[in-house]
Amino acid sequence: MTGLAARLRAPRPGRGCQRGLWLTFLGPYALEVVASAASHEPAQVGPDWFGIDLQHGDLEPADVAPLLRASRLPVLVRLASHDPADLARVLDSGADGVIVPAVESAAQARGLVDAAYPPPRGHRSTGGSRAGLVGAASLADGPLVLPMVETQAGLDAAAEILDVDGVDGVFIGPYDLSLSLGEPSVTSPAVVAAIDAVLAAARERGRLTGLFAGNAELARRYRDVDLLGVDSDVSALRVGIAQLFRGPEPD
Ligand code: 3PY
Ligand code: MG
Repeated sequence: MTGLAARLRAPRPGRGCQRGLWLTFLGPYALEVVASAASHEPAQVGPDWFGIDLQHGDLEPADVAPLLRASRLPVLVRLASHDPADLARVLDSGADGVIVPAVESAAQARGLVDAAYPPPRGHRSTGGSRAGLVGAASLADGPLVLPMVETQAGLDAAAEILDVDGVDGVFIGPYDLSLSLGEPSVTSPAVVAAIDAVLAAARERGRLTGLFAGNAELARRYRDVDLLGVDSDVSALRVGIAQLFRGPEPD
């Protein structure tokens, strides 16, 4: 399937953000269940993209390709590190792009673009890969490269990170950001102001904005970002279990 990376890049005037489900443990069959649940509901009820989280949770790099095979949606992979070899392997699996934790300088952001693109733009090696076999969208369109801003140093460098050629935008991690700023909550005024400043810097430059919400309040507050990680598979299961078993009291 082609055009998935392009779908995430496309502006959607008046149609709101593209909402993602963060995957930390689900397998391929579960992705098919998600798709079938969405197809039983009115349009727009399911996720627009999946985020596979290799930094936290239970998934390993070897889980990426089977998940991609089962997904009919664009897939972004959140890496565990800045390692260029790991980044290239994930793109070789056929992912549409990468989200990279705690980027804190333009030099680090340039390193990610360098790892994501073959010459002349970068130094990604070419070889037999699933991405080539299935004609992955990211090969045609170029993979999405989304550095995360989630530390004080990242905040200080946000403008220069966004100015790096090949960086598609910024993905904000409110939870690490609040820790880094020494704030008790993701809704503390200092955290909200910091997030707003990064979002404004991205929008000024015509770059994508993304953020992981992880709760309903944040999902509402940041509903205007381009790529909203609404919540995780763990939360989806918790909410579903609570709803199923809330039911009437037994007689
Ligand atoms: C954060 O909030 O720190 C994140 O990385 C969200 O995934
Ligand atoms: Mg984080």
